[in-house]
Amino acid sequence: MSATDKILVIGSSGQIGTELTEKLQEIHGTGSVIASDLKKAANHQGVFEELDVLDEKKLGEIVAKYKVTQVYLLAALLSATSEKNSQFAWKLNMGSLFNVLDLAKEKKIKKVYWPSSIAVFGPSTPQENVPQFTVMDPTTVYGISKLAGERWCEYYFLKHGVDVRSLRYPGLISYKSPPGGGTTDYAVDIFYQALEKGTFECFLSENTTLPMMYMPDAIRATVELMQADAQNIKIRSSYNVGAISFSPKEIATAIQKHIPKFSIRYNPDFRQKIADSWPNSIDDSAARKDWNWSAKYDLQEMVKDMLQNLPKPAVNHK
Ligand code: NAD
Ligand code: AKB
Repeated sequence: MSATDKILVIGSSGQIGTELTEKLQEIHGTGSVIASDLKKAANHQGVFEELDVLDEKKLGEIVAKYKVTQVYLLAALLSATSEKNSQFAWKLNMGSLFNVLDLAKEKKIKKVYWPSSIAVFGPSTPQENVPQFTVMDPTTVYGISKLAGERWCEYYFLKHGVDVRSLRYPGLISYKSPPGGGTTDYAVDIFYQALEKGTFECFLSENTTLPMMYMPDAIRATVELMQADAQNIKIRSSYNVGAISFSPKEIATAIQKHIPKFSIRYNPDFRQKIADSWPNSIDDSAARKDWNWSAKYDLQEMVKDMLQNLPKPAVNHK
């Protein structure tokens, strides 16, 4: 990190972008972070540029105007939305990445952050403690785009020396900004419904265990990866990062400790098949070894923090 770093966040109004932008403003100074998205978030403070990342020309103009040195590319269609619009998902998820990697290849920016996902894994991947290097046979459009993206990131590093870094995020849970169309979104919605209605209908079945992570851990992982010495970044495709694994039943039980009357019922939809193709838990020993990664929040702490921070409804269901 240098004092002259100028950071462009693309997709700054989304679930991760909202919190990552705030953290980057804290680190680099508000004036050094340019937030960009199709639309500005209601509570955004600081510099903002309206940008469709597929508009290569405008992207180049913003990079030149602010002398951008680092890009965090967060714009994408997530797993559930991608299944409904597969052609566009491919166009956005791949086109955005090429637009940014090409700027780095042309030395117009110095560093790129691009997130991958546990969606790169598939039915033949080991279910428990998925190793960093393993079988990857994603069966979703989103997963295919993330796996292809990982291969292109590594290719741009090897072939063109692009300093690109990436994490395979698990499902992320947060209270500041809602999730945007993923299979793990139930694990955020459950909190809103528990507080507002005291009951929740889950679109996944009760024992569907998935890797998850609380947003403060995800933001810290992202910043730590980007601040690590380049020589310590041994993996230029994307790092496994693990934190918590739980099923809908387990998170419901954890919520019931705070809201005893809370009830959950299960009505799996098309997202069940997506979840069934993903593993249960992640081995992140490479990230631990290379840049000292370690998650802090377990399920109980995450649930407590979410319930403390979400706005309280008019009716109390406790
Ligand atoms: P999100 O859907 O909440 O936010 C994405 C943002 O990108 C939105 O604000 C959207 O308006 C913006 N966007 C969409 N199309 C755009 C375009 N053409 N130009 C500019 N902006 C555009 O997603 P998120 O959860 O914040 O995810 C960010 C990244 O992290 C994605 O690559 C996603 O695949 C990855 N990821 C997220 C999770 C998770 O659980 N949230 C897990 C794994 C990986
Ligand atoms: C999704 O469910 O699509 C995302 C992800 C795990 O990539 N949360």
